[in-house]
Amino acid sequence: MIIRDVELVKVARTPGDYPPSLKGEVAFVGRSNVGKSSLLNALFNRKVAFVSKTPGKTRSINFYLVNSKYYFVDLPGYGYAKVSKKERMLWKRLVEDYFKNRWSLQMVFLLVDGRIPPQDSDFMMIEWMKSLNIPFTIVLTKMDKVKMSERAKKLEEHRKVFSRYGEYTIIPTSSVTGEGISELLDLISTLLKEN
Ligand SMILES: Nc1nc2c(ncn2[C@@H]2O[C@H](COP(=O)(O)OP(=O)(O)O)[C@@H](O)[C@H]2O)c(=O)[nH]1
Ligand SMILES: [Mg+2]
Repeated sequence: MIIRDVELVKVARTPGDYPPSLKGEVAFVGRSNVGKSSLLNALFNRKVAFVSKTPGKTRSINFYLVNSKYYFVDLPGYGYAKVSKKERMLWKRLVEDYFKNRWSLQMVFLLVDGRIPPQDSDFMMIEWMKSLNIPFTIVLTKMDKVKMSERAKKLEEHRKVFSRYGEYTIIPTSSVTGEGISELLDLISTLLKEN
């Protein structure tokens, strides 16, 4: 898939406030600071998503219109400790509505930090998506930070942990080296049936 143009067309802060569905849609979710904005920028090959040093408080669903045809959707991050109960509730309400009502959603890419074992919040996310029948693919981020000597072991550990939930594709990526970016785009392309 060649991304010719990208435009942030909608920032949804309340449930249901989405743009009309298009031909295809994929979404990205993960713990805050997992590298979601960086990955989106790597996929888009330009800086459209905001990358932060400190975990942000993005409480919106951002719709990126790609090639005037598809949506790449940036879901708000989870799992950041310094977030109030009320904020968590708002996050859940927003994402839940999107998962339950967005019929055009084809795949969620669940971003997990490739350097460390998955966290409880990641497992909760997986269980939640499974219970809602949301198809998802696991994307390991920040793989450039994993030593070559530990790489195979780390990948095997992740594969083992996630196999408890079913057979899922796991794609190791790095926004720094560009690892996995073209594979991810190919997969998205297949999903969206674009050649
Ligand atoms: N080494 C490395 N750092 C990364 C990578 N992706 C993101 N980061 C860093 O991780 C931090 C959070 O990134 P960001 O994309 O804002 O994460 P988000 O909160 O999930 O959107 C920033 O300091 C990034 O520079 C990566 O692939 N490799
Ligand atoms: Mg971000």
